Amino acid sequence: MKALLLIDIQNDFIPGGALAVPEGDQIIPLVNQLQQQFDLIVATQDWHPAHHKSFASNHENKQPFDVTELHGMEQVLWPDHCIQGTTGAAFAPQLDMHKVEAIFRKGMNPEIDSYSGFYDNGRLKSTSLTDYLRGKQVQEVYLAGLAADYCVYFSAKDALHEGFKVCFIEDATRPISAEGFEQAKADILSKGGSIIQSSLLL
Ligand code: VGL
Ligand code: ZN
Repeated sequence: MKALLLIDIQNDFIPGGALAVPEGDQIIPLVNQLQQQFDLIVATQDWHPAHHKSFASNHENKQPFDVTELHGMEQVLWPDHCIQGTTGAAFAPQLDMHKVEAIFRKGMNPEIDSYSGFYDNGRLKSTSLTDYLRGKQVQEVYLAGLAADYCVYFSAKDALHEGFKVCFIEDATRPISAEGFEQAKADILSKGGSIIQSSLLL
């Protein structure tokens, strides 16, 4: 069984949002089309409390995109985004949610960021996405969503770590940083994942 994971396709990550990914909205028609090729679709949702420590606003003398350390881990400080219950945290209205069977929220613990849909950044706590997918006999995970160099990348790495076959659908994602995405792709390939185009599925 193969599953399509829709990573963080939320208002704050598309143009007009608090942490907009350039052209992030442009993936949505393609993502909707891709859903027709899958019998299992799962979404993740970045879902932060307002006092989350990944926000620059919760540190003194820090600006968005500064890099700092949080509990021994490197942490990019972000603009406030995806605050629980806000419009920014809602799924993009153009995204077709009819076939999405489950939503895995992440980023609730204010002390640690959580890019991946599987674990927080320290792999201290699981979201149980692995158990959910294994329970549905999933062996292959296809990834789409935002941002290519953060949450999609970290989800792909964790999926490989959990033993799934991983296909990163390149044209169904957009990065925050183009250079960051090049490094992310090289890392996924080196760990045994595939980078594919949607045309392979459609
Ligand atoms: C994301 C930065 C902070 C993402 C989430 O969805 O890629 N990036 N929180
Ligand atoms: Zn976040």
